[in-house]
Amino acid sequence: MNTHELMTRNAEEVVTAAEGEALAEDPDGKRAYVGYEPSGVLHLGHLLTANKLIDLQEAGFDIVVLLADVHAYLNGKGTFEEIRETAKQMRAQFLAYGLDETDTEFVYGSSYQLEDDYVLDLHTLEVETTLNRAQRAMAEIQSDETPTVSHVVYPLMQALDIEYLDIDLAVGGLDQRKVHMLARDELPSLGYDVRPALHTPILGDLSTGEGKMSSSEGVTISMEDDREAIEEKVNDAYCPPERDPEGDTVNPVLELFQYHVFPRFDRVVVDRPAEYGGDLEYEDFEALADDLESGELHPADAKTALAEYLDRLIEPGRERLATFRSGE
Ligand code: IYR
Repeated sequence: MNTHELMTRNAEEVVTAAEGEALAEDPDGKRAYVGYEPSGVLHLGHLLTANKLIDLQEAGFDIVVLLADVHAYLNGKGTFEEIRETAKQMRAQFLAYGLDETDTEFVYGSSYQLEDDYVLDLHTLEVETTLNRAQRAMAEIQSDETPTVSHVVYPLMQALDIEYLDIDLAVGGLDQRKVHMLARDELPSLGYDVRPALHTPILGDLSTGEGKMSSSEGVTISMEDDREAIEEKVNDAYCPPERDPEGDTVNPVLELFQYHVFPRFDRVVVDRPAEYGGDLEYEDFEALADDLESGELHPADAKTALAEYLDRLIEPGRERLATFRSGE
């Protein structure tokens, strides 16, 4: 796979595609980042963008993970002390998941977002940006129903992060798209360059295949889950034989194979008793999806394999979490 393919595989879009192509020509020393509001336990939502960071790391980018403590505070996620503590746990879980420690820079938002220059630039952006635009940017990020002033400050800070962390490529789920567009439109008014953004898809809910998988509503798999819990959740997942079911639903089992399993394993083996045809082996997602669609691969066997591979991905982070909880 060439650099551009590695950079864009499983991504929904790069804004702009041409800027992305230019970056892929020479990624060495270029900085790509994702910001996360700290939460003590990583779940599949976090890990989707983490997979992209691992791809980018392999493609030669330097990786920056922003532990967005101030953003979490602005978004009503707890007291500042609580947020700082969970950020530490989050860092350990990311490393256990497979980000390379020597090549990944972890930055706390509060380490630079409270400094004079940043705050003054923030106020300039507040003057330049309409309330309406800032609120629209937050539509898919805001955690509380009622918007507060902090919710309109939030996206302006996220835009500034791109400049202050000296980022060449901003990465995030599609839910971050409007913030990145705001950044593209507004950073030049401060004399800063526009930088490209890469967006990963939002996966469908595990049990219904509708809407989006999230930890706040519905079911996700997190580093808190043991093997048994993972098996249970995957067993209950919606898995029609079709790759693309009718209407707005997706096949979440296939999505998990595509976005979580195949990017991290060279091949997937589905164990099957000899009487049912013996083991199946897949080197790419398409082959597995074709077999599910044709009936060669039974949904129950696909689920057993999915649970097994997700468990392997989660195990190291689960152990780190347990160490934290035992107070080490
Ligand atoms: N808005 C993100 C968190 C976040 C991301 C970036 I990239 C920042 O620079 C700051 C915050 C979220 O929804 O989790």
